[in-house]
Amino acid sequence: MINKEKFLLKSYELGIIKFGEFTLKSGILSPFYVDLRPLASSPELLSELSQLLLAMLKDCRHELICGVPYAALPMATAMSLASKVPLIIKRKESKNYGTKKMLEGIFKEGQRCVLVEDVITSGKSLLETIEEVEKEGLKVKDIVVVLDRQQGGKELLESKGYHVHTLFSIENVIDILYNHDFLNQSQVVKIKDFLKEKPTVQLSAPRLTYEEKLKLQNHSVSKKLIEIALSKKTNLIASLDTHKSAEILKLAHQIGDSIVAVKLHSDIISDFTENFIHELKEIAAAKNFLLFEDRKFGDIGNTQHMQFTGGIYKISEWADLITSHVIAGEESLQVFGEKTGVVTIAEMSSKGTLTDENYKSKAIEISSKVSNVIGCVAQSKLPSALLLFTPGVNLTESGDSKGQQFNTPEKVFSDYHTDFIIVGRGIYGAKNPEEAAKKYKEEGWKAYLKNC
Ligand code: 6AU
Repeated sequence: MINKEKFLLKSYELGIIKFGEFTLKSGILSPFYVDLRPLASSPELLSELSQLLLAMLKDCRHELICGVPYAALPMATAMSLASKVPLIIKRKESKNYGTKKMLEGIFKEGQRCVLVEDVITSGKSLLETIEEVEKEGLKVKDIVVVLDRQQGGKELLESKGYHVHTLFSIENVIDILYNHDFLNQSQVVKIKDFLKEKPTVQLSAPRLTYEEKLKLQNHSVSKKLIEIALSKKTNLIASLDTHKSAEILKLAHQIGDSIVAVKLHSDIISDFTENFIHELKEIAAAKNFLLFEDRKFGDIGNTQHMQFTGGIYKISEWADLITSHVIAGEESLQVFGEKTGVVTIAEMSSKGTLTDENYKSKAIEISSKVSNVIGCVAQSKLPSALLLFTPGVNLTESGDSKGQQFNTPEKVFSDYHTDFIIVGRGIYGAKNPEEAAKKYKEEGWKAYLKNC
């Protein structure tokens, strides 16, 4: 069998590792970049790699092989062909909590499955895969990894009881390349310094980027919201809780460039008309933001349906998003149909709220099941597929005299991994709302980038 070093040198020629300055998904500036996908284009190297990976597993019992999509799929396939151990395929599609099958292939509950990964960094994608494979009743004990970037992923998985067999660590790779004059002394020092100083990424629960979140979305409204966030570099929703429609229109015009959505409480507008909505929609289209009605429905499905479609406000005709409590159960949410994005109230920002841990976890469970729910209002972390909307955000106040409790954008991004901040008085109550919106936009985006 080929030795590891020879294999690495041949693979290096395919461009699987590059040196220079690369901005990683996490925002970290890295002196090297690894991409093992080109290996799949060399049958010879892929076959050699499968032998090397199988050799690490020679003392382990396993009945199935599963690659983490996509880069490890050809590796897992090659291992399966060489060892005659059956392959199963994990889908990459969003965890849709529905009936969608996540594992394809023939397997029985209780079988031991070895996982194959190309590069381990934080261990996040492996943990997600393990969860899904275990959910199907399979047992995961051993994981084979081609390259450990030495950023804490291996340790994280081992702390959870998994055995991670790595073919190379990045330090091995650097040493081999240096010994064969592919790297000079100063490059080696730079890379080793980087490995020493940096880069243990936040492991406990790394937050997803908007790009990653976008891939998990199935609803057109949640996709649109994230797309706007990315294109305008803002995660700000302005809550324009004022009484006069002319004032709302003026504010929407002033702050439209800084936001992803305007949130209304239609029932506090004293002169609400269809024409007001018409004008607001025009501004929304021109400035590229969505309309969010914070109706907080909280009744049986039949009543909610009438409140949503009828009355003065005819919310269903114009709102891109609405809020709803989940107090009346799953079916009460289905009445909103598929076009409008529903944001459920899982946890409130006010002092003494009854939305305790038990309520919140049940609200999240229901929200994860209903297809028109795109996320929740909450003051803590959510499962990654749901969008988190956090109100109670203010840069200068800590609360009001009516029970509201405020946090800063930095706090809600770092502690809750929020996706969208909702700011009311901080903007419409400011002397200069346009400037205030710009400030919240900047602070929100900065906090997002910092906590990615
Ligand atoms: O920044 P504020 O306090 O002036 O405004 C916050 C906005 C208000 C509240 O009705 C709403 O956010 N809100 C919500 C939402 C959005 O559902 C839930 C909650 O728990 N707290 C809260 O303030 O329009």
